[in-house]
Amino acid sequence: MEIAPGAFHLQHYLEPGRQRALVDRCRALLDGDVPGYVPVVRGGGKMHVRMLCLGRHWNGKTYAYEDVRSDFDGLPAPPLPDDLKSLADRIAASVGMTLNADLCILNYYDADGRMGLHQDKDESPRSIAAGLPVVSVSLGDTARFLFGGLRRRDPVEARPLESGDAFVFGGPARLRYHGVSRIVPATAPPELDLAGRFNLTFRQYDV
Ligand SMILES: O=C(O)CCC(=O)C(=O)O
Repeated sequence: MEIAPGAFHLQHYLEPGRQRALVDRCRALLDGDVPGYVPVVRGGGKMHVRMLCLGRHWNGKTYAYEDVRSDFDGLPAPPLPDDLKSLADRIAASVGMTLNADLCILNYYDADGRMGLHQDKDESPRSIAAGLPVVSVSLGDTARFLFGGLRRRDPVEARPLESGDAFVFGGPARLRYHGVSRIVPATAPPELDLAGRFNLTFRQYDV
C-alpha cells in the first residue's frame, strides 16, 4: 500500500455502490450552474481534461488559486460539499495523515484525456512545507498514472489507477512529479455506465 515514503495507493478503496453515487455527483457538478470547462494554460495550450474546482478555483493562466474563475467566466467556485471533504479527510487519516480539505479539483478525462507530468505546488507554502497530502479518488476508466520523483528528470513509475482506487501523497512525497499518460477506454465497471474517467484531487490550501 505504501509505494514510497509518504505515497499510498489504496486499491479498491470505494465499494461499487459508493462509486456509483460519486459518479452521479461528479456528473451533476460538472453540468451544474457553474459547469466544468477546458482550461487554457499560460502557454496558450488547452488542457486535455474538463475541469471544475470546488472550494477555491485554480487559475490555469496564473497557476494560483482564487475565489472566482477570472481566467474563464468570472463565476465563483462552487463550495466543496461536506461529504466529499469528509471522504478525503478519512482517506488521509486511513494512512496516518492529517488533512482538512478545503478544495478539490474535479477532472473528467475522455478516451483522449491526459495530464502532463507536474508538481502540485500552488497551495500555500505552509501547506506544502507541512507535507499536507493530496488525496486523489479515481472513478470510471483506468488511468495510466505516472509517479516520478522530486525532479522532473527522475525515473517515473507507471501505475494503473482503477475505479474506486485512492492515492495519497504527502510528507516527503508531497512534491513528487505525477501525471496521467493515457486512459484505458472501456475499463470502467459496467454498472457505472460511464465512458471516461473522473478524478477528484483534494487539497488543503493553508495550515
Ligand atoms: O487524474 C489524476 O489521477 C491526476 C490528477 C492530477 O495530477 C491533478 O489534478 O493535479
